[in-house]
Amino acid sequence: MSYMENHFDKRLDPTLLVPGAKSVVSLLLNYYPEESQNPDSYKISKYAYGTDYHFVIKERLKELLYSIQSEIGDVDGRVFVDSAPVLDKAWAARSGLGWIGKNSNLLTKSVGSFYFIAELIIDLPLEYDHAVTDHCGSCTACLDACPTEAIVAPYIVDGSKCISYFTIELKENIPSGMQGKFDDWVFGCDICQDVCPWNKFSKPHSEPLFNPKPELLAMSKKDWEEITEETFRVVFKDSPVKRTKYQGLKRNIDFVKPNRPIIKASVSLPEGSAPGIEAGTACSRKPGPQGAP
Ligand code: B12
Ligand code: SF4
Ligand code: SF4
Repeated sequence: MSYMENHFDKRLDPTLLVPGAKSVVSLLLNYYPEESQNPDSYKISKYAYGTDYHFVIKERLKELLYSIQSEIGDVDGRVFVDSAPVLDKAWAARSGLGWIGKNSNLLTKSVGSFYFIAELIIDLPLEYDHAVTDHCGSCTACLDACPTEAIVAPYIVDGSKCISYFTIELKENIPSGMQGKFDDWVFGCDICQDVCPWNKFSKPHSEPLFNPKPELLAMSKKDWEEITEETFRVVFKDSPVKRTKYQGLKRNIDFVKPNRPIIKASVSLPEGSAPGIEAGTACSRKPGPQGAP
């Protein structure tokens, strides 16, 4: 994931992104869907059910910046969503929007973690919010459930072991050592969030653009296995799934689909032995050192 090694200075110092920056306004947008996929389906992450969030959020943030400028006057700023030079989770945690959980996602007591994070970096001083406390306690549900052991220690995810990385970012073949571990996930993975007790409090989003196409919800495993490039283009038009491209999605489906050859037994077994929109602000100083909150 070498793309994360770039922009290191900018990640720590927002004034390199917005000269004279005084404040980071962190914002969350809920993407928890009301509907679910067909139970007999390969799975895609809930964040990818609808229109690509980058487009949806960027437009909203630009509107927010314009309204601040028209209310207050000469305010300079830039909007960021999922942009490599900005530490989304660290700023949101510092703004008091939630704490960073043992699964390394930003988490809130009231609405869980199925939220995107975005920022507005502006040269306007504001009254700053403060970090909230960690409520993971002795829970280890996410560590216990991760099928690839990517959560190597509480709060530390080894991205190179994560299903999300393999199914979305990896351009090469998925390592054979991962065979049988993906639990039918073919684009992203929500396991460490689905098992999180705080996500019982997730509420459905109200963004129509995040609603899934009925064709997507109806797809069975067979439909996924037989998907054509044409269907891919229609079902995933403007979707985050386009990131992996048709060939990438096919690779992921081929990797998870049961492919057991039928072996004819040549010996007979003895009888009986058959195998069984909230917002917070933070002062634009660099985030604190790494460590469990
Ligand atoms: C690279 C990346 C990945 C990689 C690696 C993830 C990893 N955990 O290492 C892969 C592809 C695997 C991935 C997967 C996922 N990702 Co991702 N990912 C990113 C991205 C682009 C950069 C994260 C990163 O590595 N930054 C660099 C490191 C150095 O920073 P960091 O992770 O924030 O960690 C620092 C701080 O958190 C700080 N810190 C730690 N604890 C604390 C506490 C306090 C109080 C403070 C102040 C600081 C602090 O120290 C750390 C080191 O400096 C961000 C977007 C962004 N720009 O931040 C999205 C982002 C983290 N991903 C997101 C999502 C949704 C996911 C998935 C759930 C998607 C999916 N369903 O498949 C999974 C979840 C996997 C998991 N359990 O983490 C969301 C998370 C939203 C949330 N509620 O937290 C983000 C923020 C995108 C967004 N804008 O919404 N992701
Ligand atoms: S997203 Fe899936 S593979 Fe990645 S850390 Fe969470 S449970 Fe593990
Ligand atoms: S599953 Fe438990 S340990 Fe993991 S993030 Fe949620 S509360 Fe924290």
